[in-house]
Amino acid sequence: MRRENGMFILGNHLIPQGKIIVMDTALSNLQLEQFENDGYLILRGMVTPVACDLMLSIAQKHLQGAVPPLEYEAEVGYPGAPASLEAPGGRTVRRLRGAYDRHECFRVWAEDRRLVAILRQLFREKVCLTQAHHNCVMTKHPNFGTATGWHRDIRYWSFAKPELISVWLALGAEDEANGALHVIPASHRMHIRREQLDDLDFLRPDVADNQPLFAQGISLELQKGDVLLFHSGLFHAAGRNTSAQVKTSVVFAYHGESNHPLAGTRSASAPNVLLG
Ligand SMILES: O=C(O)CCC(=O)C(=O)O
Repeated sequence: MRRENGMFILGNHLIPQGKIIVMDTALSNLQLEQFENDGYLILRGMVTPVACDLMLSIAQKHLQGAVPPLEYEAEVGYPGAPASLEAPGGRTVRRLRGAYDRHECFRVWAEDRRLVAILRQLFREKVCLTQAHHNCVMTKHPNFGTATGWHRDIRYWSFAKPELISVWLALGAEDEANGALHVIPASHRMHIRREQLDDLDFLRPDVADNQPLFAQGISLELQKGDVLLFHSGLFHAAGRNTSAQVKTSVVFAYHGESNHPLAGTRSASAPNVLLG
């Protein structure tokens, strides 16, 4: 975000400085330990309501205009999803993809210098944004938005080391009613046997050894502007949206500069952005 003549410039929008809290944050040792031990960390109120509202308004416009690239619930195909794009609810959007190139307001957030500094502390090296994964506005719609089973983001990602961080920004309140994320603390370091997972690498609900894991799951309530950082090995899940409003979050994924995507994989299919 740039500053000029007493105004912040966020994309093409001028925002009076007084409305934005500029925090020069660094994680405390306790926060670093929490992330290391639990595999996630919540930074409350990191993004101002003004910036969230701007991102939300752009996301809503792009949803209304079905601005590509989009991913539909019907394509994700989770249980309860519309059977095809032509079925009732078939055009329910799951993700506005390509957020980094979609609008400057998302790019400004992805490159936020406070966020990059925090990620640099966690990676202990320079930080890259991957455009191949997440890089989206994640939506969860009432009615046709589906639940997501327990999974690790790393399952389909191919990097030299399985050490990436997903950054989830809530553009509005996220709670049990609208499908908040659930996590299993410390599961990023747990060894999981192949038989505990189904063909899509979700934890199988019918396996006895998974029951103690499910019992450790907690729901993470977020408010507008809260940022959740979570390790790519952390098991997480989310419910359906039983509220009347679409839940909207911006999600990017990052890795350390030395942690390269493996050649020929989907992870190497889009350029990284070195952020410093
Ligand atoms: O909102 C959800 O259903 C969870 C999304 C998620 O965890 C993912 O896409 O990796």
